[in-house]
Amino acid sequence: MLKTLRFILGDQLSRELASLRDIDAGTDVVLMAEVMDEATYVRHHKKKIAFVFSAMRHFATELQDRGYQVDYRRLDDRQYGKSLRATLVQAVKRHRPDRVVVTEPGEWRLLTDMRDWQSACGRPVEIRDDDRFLCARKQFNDWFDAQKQPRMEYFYRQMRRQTGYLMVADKPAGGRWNFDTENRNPLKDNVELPAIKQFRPDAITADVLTLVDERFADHFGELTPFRFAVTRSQALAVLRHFIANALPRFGDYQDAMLQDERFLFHSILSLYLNIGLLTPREVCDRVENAYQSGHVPLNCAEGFIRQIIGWREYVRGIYFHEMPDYADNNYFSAQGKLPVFYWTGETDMNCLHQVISQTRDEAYAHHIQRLMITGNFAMLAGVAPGEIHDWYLRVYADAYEWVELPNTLGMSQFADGGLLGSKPYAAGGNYINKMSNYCQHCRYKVSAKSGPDACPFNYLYWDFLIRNRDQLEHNRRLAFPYKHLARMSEERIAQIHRDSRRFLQSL
Ligand code: FAD
Ligand code: DLZ
Ligand code: SF4
Repeated sequence: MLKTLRFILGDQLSRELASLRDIDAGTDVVLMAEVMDEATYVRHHKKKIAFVFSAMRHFATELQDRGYQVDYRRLDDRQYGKSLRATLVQAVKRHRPDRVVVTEPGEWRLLTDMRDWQSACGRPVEIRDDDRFLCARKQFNDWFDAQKQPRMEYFYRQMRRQTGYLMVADKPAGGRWNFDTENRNPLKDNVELPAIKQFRPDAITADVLTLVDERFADHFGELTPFRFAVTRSQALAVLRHFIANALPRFGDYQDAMLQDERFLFHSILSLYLNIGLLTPREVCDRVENAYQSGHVPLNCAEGFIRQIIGWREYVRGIYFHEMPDYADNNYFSAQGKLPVFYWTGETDMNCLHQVISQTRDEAYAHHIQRLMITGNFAMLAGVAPGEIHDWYLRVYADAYEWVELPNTLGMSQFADGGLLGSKPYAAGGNYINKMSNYCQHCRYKVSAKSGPDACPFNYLYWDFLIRNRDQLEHNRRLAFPYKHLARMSEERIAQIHRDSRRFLQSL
C-alpha cells in the first residue's frame, strides 16, 4: 500500500473531501496546520481566525475519533514552518510518505504555490478537484465560453435543470424561474424576528480564543462573544433552525435592513458552507423538502436555492475562469483610499455606522448591507477596488477569495466593467430609506439633495454618474438617470461637485 500524506486546509473540513475519499486508516496520515501566513496574508477579523482554528481542531479530533492518524500542527508548535508549504516539507521529512494528496484550494495565490509543492517536498503531489461544488470548473468554463451573454440568470436555469431543484418535469415550479420581484419587501418594526442559533464555546474553542486574543490582538474586530458553530453537528443544527424559523419568510425580506437588527431572516450559513461543514447539496435538498412538504412558500425556497446553486456557483466559476488578471480590474480607474471609518465605524452616516459596527462585532453582514451600504458607498466615493477588496476579505468570517473577489470587484464595484453584472449597484439615499429605517436615526436628511445636511449618498450618486459618464452612459439600464442628468442645470451640477468635493475631503 502507498503511504499517503493527506494535507487538509482550513476551509476543507468535509468528511467527503476528494483528498480524504480513499484514505487508508492503516497507512495514511492526515496533515492539518495552523500557520501564521494563512492567518495574516490579509489580517483577518479575530472571529474569523478563531472560527477557522476551532473548526479545524474539532475536525481533527473527529478524524482521530474515527481511527485516523492526524498530524495536527498548532500555531504555537515551533518546529514547523510559518507557511503551508514549509509545514508540508517538514511533515514529509517526518512521515516519509510515498506521495502527497491535496484538494485544490479556493484562492489563486495558494493554487499557484501548491503547483510547486512537489518540487519543494520531493514527493509526488496529486492536486484533486474540489468536487464539493455542484458545477465543476471545466463545466463552468465550457458554459461560459459558449455564451454570448454569460449572465447568472441563464447559468442558474441550467443549474436548476441539472439538479432538478424546484422543477416540475422540465418546467420551473410555479411557472417562473425567478421570484426576485417578490423578495424586496421592506421590514416594519413590528414584524417578529426569529432568534439565531448560537453555541457556548467548549474547551477547544476556549483555548483558541485565548490564542487569538494573545497573538492577533491588533487585528480588526471583536473576538467575544464567540457563538459560531464549530462542528458539523452544530452547523446542521443551524441549518435545521434556519429552515424551521427563518426560511418561511426569507424570501419576502431578503433585501430588507433594520436598525440594530443584524440577522433578520438570513441563514448565517455561508461560513459553514465555505469551510466545508455543510455541503451545498444537502442544504438545497432540505430546502426543497421544506417546500415540497408545504412548510415554506415557493418564493422563499426559490430565493434561497438561487443564492446557492446560482450565485455561489456562478461567482466561483467566474473567479477561476478569470484569474489571475481579474483582481487587477479597475474599470473606473478609481484611486481613492478606504475611509478610516471602515475600521472604526465612526461616521455620522447611520447606515454605514450600523453595518460597520455590526461587522466589527459579528464578522457578519447580510448581502444587501454588503452590496448597498459599504459596497455602494465605496464605489460612489471612488475607493480603489483593491482597497475595498482587501477590506471584505479581512472582515467577514465567510470570506475566501473565490467568493469574495467576484462579489466585491464585479458585483459591488463594477470594476470588471460588466462581466458579472449588467449595471453598477449604485444608489442614492432613497433606496436605503426604502429598504431600511436607518435614515430615521441619521443626522443627515435623506430627503435633502444638497448642502451640509443632505444625505451624502444623494450627491455622491450623481457625482459618480457624471465622473464615469464615458464608461456608463451607453449602458441601456442607465438610460433613465442619464436622461435625468441631461436635464439638470449647470448650477445643479456645480452644486453636486461642490458637495461631493467638500464631503470627500472631510473624510
Ligand atoms: P443568506 O442571505 O442566508 O443566503 C444564503 C446563502 O446563499 C449564503 O449562505 C451563501 O452561501 C449564498 N449566497 C448568497 N448570495 C451570494 C453571493 N452573492 N455569492 C455567493 N454566495 C451567495 N459571500 C461569501 O460567502 N463570502 C464572501 O466573502 C462574500 N463577500 C461578499 C462581498 C460583497 C461585496 C457582497 C455584495 C457579497 C458577498 N458575499 C459573500 C455574498 C453574500 O453577501 C453572503 O454570502 C451572505 O451575506 C452570507 O450570509 P447568509 O449566510 O446569512 O446568507
Ligand atoms: C483562513 C485560514 C486561516 C485564518 N488560517 C488557516 C490555517 O492556519 N491553516 C490552513 O490550512 N488554512 C487556514 N485558513 C484557510 C486558508 O486560508 C484557505 O484554505 C485558503 O485561503 C484557500 O481557500
Ligand atoms: Fe445613510 Fe443617508 Fe440614510 Fe443617513 S440619510 S442613513 S447617510 S442613506
